[in-house]
Amino acid sequence: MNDKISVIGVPMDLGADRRGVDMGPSAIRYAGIAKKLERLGFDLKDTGNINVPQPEMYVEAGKYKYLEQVVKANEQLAEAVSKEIGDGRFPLVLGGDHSIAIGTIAGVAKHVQNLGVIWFDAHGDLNTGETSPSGNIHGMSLAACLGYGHERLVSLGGFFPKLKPENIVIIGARDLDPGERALIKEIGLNVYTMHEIDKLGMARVMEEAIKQVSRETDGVHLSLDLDGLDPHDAPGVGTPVIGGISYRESHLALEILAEADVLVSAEFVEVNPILDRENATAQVAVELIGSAFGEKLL
Ligand code: 6HN
Ligand code: MN
Ligand code: MN
Ligand code: MN
Repeated sequence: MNDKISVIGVPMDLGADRRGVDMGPSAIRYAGIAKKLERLGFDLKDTGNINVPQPEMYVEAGKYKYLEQVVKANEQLAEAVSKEIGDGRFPLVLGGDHSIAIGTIAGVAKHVQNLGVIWFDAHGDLNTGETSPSGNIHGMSLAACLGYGHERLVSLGGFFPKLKPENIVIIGARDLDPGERALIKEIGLNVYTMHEIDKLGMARVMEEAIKQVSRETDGVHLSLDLDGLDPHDAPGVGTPVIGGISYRESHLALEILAEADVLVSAEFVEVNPILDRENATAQVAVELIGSAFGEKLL
């Protein structure tokens, strides 16, 4: 694993059309991400935050809310991520809503020919403007990386598609819209829903998932939406769905991922301090980051 990490904050809430998630990067910093990673021996650099405009500056509606602003911020993010990788560092992106995966993945995929992705989420984020129930771009980011949806999102960073379906797994899904289910079937995406996690256990799910995403790839990106966890353990998220991954299961998942030593980049998204209980969800994020970067209990 790369021992140099660069933190990039993205105070984005335009993709969720909900205030609060823009404070996620601050909350995760406040919860002690720097101390955690420095204790683990990493050379840590905080590059600050990407500039994201305030939603109050715009009147918004329609199929792709805040499209222009989401695209602009994601273009900056893609450049920042690409720069850190170019400098030999591991980009660790803090959200912000999940629309930022488009920029993160654009920046990483510029350097990594065949990128594998572990998408940890209660949702599929596989909508397009046509299938979205909300018009919120955070529910469309994985689709965009696969080449589906608005041209501005799909071609962000100047190339598309960024990902191939066979190099992706979704883990933790339990709230998929009809159009998302149809796309999953159409392209044969491998989804470990809560059903498979309950049946097989998280250890087996992770072993299979890692095998798949690292088989024919040159590196793996972790895109972790905190709403993949059960809202009991991670209450500070905008779109909570009961029946999720437990605190321990999520740690186990990331410990197994750390052992596999396949990650080239990671992002932790959707922490919403306004909806949280005493910064508990940001603290969970920091704990999970510890596990993903090799922290052990003994
Ligand atoms: N997220 N499927 C819903 C939508 O509006 O498209 C929820 C999306 C949530 C997105 O949590 O990253
Ligand atoms: Mn998500
Ligand atoms: Mn989600
Ligand atoms: Mn831990």
